[in-house]
Amino acid sequence: MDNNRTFTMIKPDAFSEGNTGAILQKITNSGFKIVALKLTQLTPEKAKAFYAVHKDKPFFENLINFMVSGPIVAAILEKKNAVEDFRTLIGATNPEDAAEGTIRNLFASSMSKNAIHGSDSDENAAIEGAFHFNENEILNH
Ligand code: IDP
Ligand code: MG
Repeated sequence: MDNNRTFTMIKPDAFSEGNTGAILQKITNSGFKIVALKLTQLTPEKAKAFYAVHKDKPFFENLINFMVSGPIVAAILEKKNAVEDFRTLIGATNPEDAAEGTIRNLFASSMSKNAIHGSDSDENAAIEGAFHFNENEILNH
């Protein structure tokens, strides 16, 4: 995956509150093309593997319990400068700090229930995309 792709998950809070459609619309209206999309639910094993970088943080157990608490929507998105532009679109981790109009500003309720994930580097975008999707589930064009 080059710098034209990023990976996202609409988290259980946003899905259960019925915000999936509005969030996907905001993403596509912002110039991102969906090249893979899946409604799924993480197992504790998958959630722990996905967030392994945070395993020693005090919020790790809370994060895992939250991420397995309901369905998520995983997607691979394509746009020039995808990783950086998508982080701008979702806003800061803490919704209180998220800029006006960002997805976390609009749909997140707390630091843990913050509506959406966005990869933080091209390398992690590739790893995270491959974690959730097989090659034959990703549009190639
Ligand atoms: P990011 O999602 O903005 O990249 P990270 O620092 O990578 O933020 O943290 C991953 C996720 O862990 C966050 O999206 C959030 O759900 C949760 N998290 C991070 N820091 C805290 C915290 O201090 N308290 C509770 N949850 C946190
Ligand atoms: Mg992160």
